[in-house]
Amino acid sequence: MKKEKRYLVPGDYMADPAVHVFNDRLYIYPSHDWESGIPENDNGDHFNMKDYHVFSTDNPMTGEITDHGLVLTTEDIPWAGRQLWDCDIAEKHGKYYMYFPLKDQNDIFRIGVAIGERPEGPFIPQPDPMRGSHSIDPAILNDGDGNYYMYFGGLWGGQLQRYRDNKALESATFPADNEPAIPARIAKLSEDMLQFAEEPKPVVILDENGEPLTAGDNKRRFFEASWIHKYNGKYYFSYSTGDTHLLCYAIGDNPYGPFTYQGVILTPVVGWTTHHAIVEYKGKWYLFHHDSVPSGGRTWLRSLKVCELEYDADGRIITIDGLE
Ligand code: FUB
Repeated sequence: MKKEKRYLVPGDYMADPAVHVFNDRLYIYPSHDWESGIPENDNGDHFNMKDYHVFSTDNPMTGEITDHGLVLTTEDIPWAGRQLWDCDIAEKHGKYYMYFPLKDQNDIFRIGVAIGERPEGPFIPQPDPMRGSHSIDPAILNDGDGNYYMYFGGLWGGQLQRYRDNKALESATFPADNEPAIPARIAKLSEDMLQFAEEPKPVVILDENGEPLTAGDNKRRFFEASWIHKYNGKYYFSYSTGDTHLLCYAIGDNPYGPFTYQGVILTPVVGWTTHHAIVEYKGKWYLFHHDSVPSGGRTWLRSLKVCELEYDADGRIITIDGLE
């Protein structure tokens, strides 16, 4: 069956959606792509974003999409170098905490926090990045029991290969193909939501035999774009495989995992990157993602898209065709 899909912001290039329900309304927090003029490379220099907008709606498939305007720019962030990539947000006690990756003035990705009084912002950044933060693509789990967790990390331009066990290496290294893949990281957040409450830990993804996915298994191993949601009491960790352009997922029993690989959520889209959010709203599940169809395949100019997402009776996500 052909899935109905919708471009959400046809007038501008937005990517990397994080999506949450606040006060019964759906809020979308994308990266804001623009023409950087920088040639495409494996370091991602062509993704030179510098600000965020927030969007909201009461019906993602047919409703009006409200643009709440500029809510944070690199000019507001005291430690900014360049590249404001994928963000996420969490609400606690009526305040909204936006987590964003940004290169500092030494071109090292760190993760910053900005605070808003409303889900639509604006967001006021803290003066410094989070202590011990590195790499990109923060995704926040509000576990509903007072605990909040951040998943983060990304390979290649996301710099995760420059670290092992949260310590910087002399130089970036990738494991051999038969060694365990470099995992995403997870850390519980502090009570005030501004720091890690613990050393970030590996998000281990196991294969069907209970073995960690290997670095050479690049159609299944983690690359970037973490997302986490709960379904029927299980934790669904989803992510992009990067150079094989798939959105995949793995299921665990608790926020830390381990997670067991399950399958593909979205087959490759037009464009190099693929990135998503999964959210339930008014009794339906949705997949938000991006592709580069409207820009004619320019991988750095991506457009936000949405469609419904379905599970089978066993809780498996039914694969969606990225080219539909
Ligand atoms: O948008 C820049 C980067 O591309 C994101 O941080 C990655 O997840 C990928 O979508």
